[in-house]
Amino acid sequence: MSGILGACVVLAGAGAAAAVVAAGVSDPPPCEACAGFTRGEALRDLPTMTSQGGVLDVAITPRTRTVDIGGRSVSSQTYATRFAGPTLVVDPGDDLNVLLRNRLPVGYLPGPQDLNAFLQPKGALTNLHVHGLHVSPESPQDNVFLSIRPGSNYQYRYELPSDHASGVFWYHPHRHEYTDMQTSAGQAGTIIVRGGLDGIPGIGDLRDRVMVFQNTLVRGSSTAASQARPPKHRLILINGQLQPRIDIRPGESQRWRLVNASTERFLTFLPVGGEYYLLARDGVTLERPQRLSSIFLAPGQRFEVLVRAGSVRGDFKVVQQYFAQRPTPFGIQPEVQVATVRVQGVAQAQQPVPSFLLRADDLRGDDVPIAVRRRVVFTQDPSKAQFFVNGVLFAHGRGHQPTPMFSPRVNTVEEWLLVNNSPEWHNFHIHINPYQVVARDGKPVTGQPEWADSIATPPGSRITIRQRFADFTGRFVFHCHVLVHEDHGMMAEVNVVP
Ligand SMILES: [Cu+2]
Repeated sequence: MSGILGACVVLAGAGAAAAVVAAGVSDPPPCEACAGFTRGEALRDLPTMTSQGGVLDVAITPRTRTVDIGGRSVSSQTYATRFAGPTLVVDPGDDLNVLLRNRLPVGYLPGPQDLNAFLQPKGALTNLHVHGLHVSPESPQDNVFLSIRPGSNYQYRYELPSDHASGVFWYHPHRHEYTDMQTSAGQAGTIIVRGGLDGIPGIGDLRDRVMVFQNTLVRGSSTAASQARPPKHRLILINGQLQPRIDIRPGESQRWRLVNASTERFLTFLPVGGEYYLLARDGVTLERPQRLSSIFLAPGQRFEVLVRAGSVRGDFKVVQQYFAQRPTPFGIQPEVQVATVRVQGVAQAQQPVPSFLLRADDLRGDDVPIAVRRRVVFTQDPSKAQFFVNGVLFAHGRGHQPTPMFSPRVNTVEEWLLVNNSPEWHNFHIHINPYQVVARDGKPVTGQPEWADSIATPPGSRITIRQRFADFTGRFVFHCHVLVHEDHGMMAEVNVVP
């Protein structure tokens, strides 16, 4: 890693702005994929839809639209007129009703594990997953085994428990074999469950910004599946914008909700323009804010971050760091600027960062009974684009019915060892319940509990998690959230039984 530390450029007309060029700072290489696009516009907030009287009714229609990507009109299969979908805001105990209207083109129907599937036009079968929400996995809630055909509708009715965690979640398609295509076309949006941090002075009153990171590939006047070309050809967008500018005043604190809705990016940034404190990970609030020396978001992850700007005015580049997803040229994600933090305007007195947030559950105690211990081993055969869980390829459709790999009992705690026996980074996401990371490579995690629902599993790693299969019986899945891996088999079913 070559240590790009957010080069600072002095603003013309920024008054007394000091020239700050830290030693060793250099610019990232020019973004080849960005040529011909407008960059650097102020970050726009996404539209929000908020529940009224305990209910939020929305209709989501994936179809071909012309959207603006960096000043260019591009044809893609999105949920809305912006590349990212609207932000849905609900409270614990609410009913979230989503009418999904599949108006995607019929397109190409790939066969199971078809190598060419991701090179073909997008469309056809879809469904919806509410990533991270603690709701029933059965219809009409978070059942990802459904296939909603082109031209047909499906009415989801999610019932959030009254004690549902507050935080950041998201929605995206989850029909096996189509997920990567549809998500890289823009089908993703944020869900915010209110409460929790909102009531804490020094956080709830801050400027609150949702930033949805997505990746896509633009070929001519339309998007293509991001896997069709190597990472350096793909764009990293925030709220559908290319390298947007995020304004903050010297000394000001803001609350940023970072959503990694990309299909495959392990986002890795250095904090620039101030101090960054982690408040929540994957919809679970930390007990105490944690100062970040770097930001690392696996695909599917969400961070809530308190950003406290420094006193130095200027433009600070947010740079996606070099990342080797796998040891081949196709796996290299080069350094690229993804945003600018502009510190400008009237200085504010810095506010203290709260010292305590919310009490977190902790499954590390000796008094926590572990019902079952299991192993989950990720392997792959890149020559066939096949990705396995415990040696098994997930298959769904065309006569293949998934069968449960594991059948935990409801409301019990299990310990799983996640083993990555492959040369490539994967990550581990499970539906319905978050989990606690209790050890990495046999070393216990100390300090405050580390909860997540989509953590990275580096090549060769062994990560121990504990999870409670709380409240809901039924069938759902766990999988790698590098979506092309999931679509090519790296997924398995669990069936929670009474
Ligand atoms: Cu993977």
